[in-house]
Amino acid sequence: MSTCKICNHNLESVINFGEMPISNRYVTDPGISDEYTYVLEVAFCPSCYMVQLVNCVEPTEMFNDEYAFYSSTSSGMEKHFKEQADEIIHFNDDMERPFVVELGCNDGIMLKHIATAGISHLGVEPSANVADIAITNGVNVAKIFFNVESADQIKKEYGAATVICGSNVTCHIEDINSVFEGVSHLLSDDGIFFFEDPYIYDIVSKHSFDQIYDEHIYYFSALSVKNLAERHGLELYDVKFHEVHGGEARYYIRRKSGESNDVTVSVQKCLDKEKSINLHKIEGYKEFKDNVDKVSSDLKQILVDLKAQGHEVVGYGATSKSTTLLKYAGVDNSLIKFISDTTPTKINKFTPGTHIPIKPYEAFINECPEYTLLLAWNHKNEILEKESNYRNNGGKFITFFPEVGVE
Ligand code: DWN
Repeated sequence: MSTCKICNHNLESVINFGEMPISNRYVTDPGISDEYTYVLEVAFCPSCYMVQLVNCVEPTEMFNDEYAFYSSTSSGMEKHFKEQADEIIHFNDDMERPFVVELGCNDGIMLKHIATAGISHLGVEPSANVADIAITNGVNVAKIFFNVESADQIKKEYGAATVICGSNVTCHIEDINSVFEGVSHLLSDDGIFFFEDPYIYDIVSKHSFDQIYDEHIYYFSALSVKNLAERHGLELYDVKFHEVHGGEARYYIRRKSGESNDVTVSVQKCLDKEKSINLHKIEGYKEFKDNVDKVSSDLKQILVDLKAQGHEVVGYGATSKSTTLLKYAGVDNSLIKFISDTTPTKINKFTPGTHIPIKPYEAFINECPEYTLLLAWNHKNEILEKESNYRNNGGKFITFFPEVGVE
């Protein structure tokens, strides 16, 4: 029986996806025989409500100097992080000694604006290749993992932080108790900690199971974050929702003041919304598996049918997410000719597990395929706008959440 990484209570299994490769480890040889795999299983803790992976891959296997994902590959994300930076700058207006710490700053997509504003800051980024880009962007970076020990080091060197934040990083850290303990230690008395990650409410409602992969260890809700914060003398006081990355929630946390257990109106609204679909009980996750299986089999079927009719299909965006989608649905290089991607480090490699060739964007333009599987579905608006000529000329995108369709 597996136990919760936060409170040690017995977990209840939600889905076991079977053997999976590391989502961001693109292979150079499609004939590779010793690809690293682990069992991807997601489970629910009925005590603290956290949805989590049962088995975790060693962090250094995932985050190292060959990390393949660069945040600054989408104009939508550039805009999102500029707005986030503006919010941080505004929050610091009244602070005597503003100091911003970002966990997992990647290539500096957000912190570069804080640096430009002349605010003291530190990006904590263990993946050296992306950290180096952030440094080139004028960002102050420590190439380390964030935990209670590094938080202590940062406080000794820079003082307390008025803002600690992390986007798409908190859910990546297995020892999350250590992160919250570190935050509690590093945060100034009037400071805030906020983080944003894929929202389990969206994942369950949209059936977007591709969010489940090695890097995403936790699938947060206000229910689980409230609990987690309270374990560390902190309180959740606000939640905001963003459409980026397929639907994310941003959780705002501060030091708990006084003994009262009252919750703010916005947090209560969010808890009620989550309880309305039973995310506080295993029952809330029962239909999820059936919905995931339906999307997977429908996706494979449409691709098999298109192939039988003589059509070629390519993919758009070699996302980390698609590693789970393609592998679980059984979609490989016999059904997808190639995937186009704009990230130089992925080009001319092959997708983990399914070994579909990754080609530069120009290959998509030159081949002008009849059908394109929109793997980077979370950037749909940006991509459909960019590819309006393709669609006007008869090109069709295959989408799959909440159900498989062609548009
Ligand atoms: O949490 C995480 C999220 C935030 O980012 C990480 N664990 C890893 C990563 O996940 P992902 O790889 O699923 O993220 P994206 O943003 O969905 O990846 C998009 C991919 O598509 C990139 O490889 C870039 C590519 N792309 C493209 O080729 N053309 C993206 C756009 C917008 C495009 O127009």
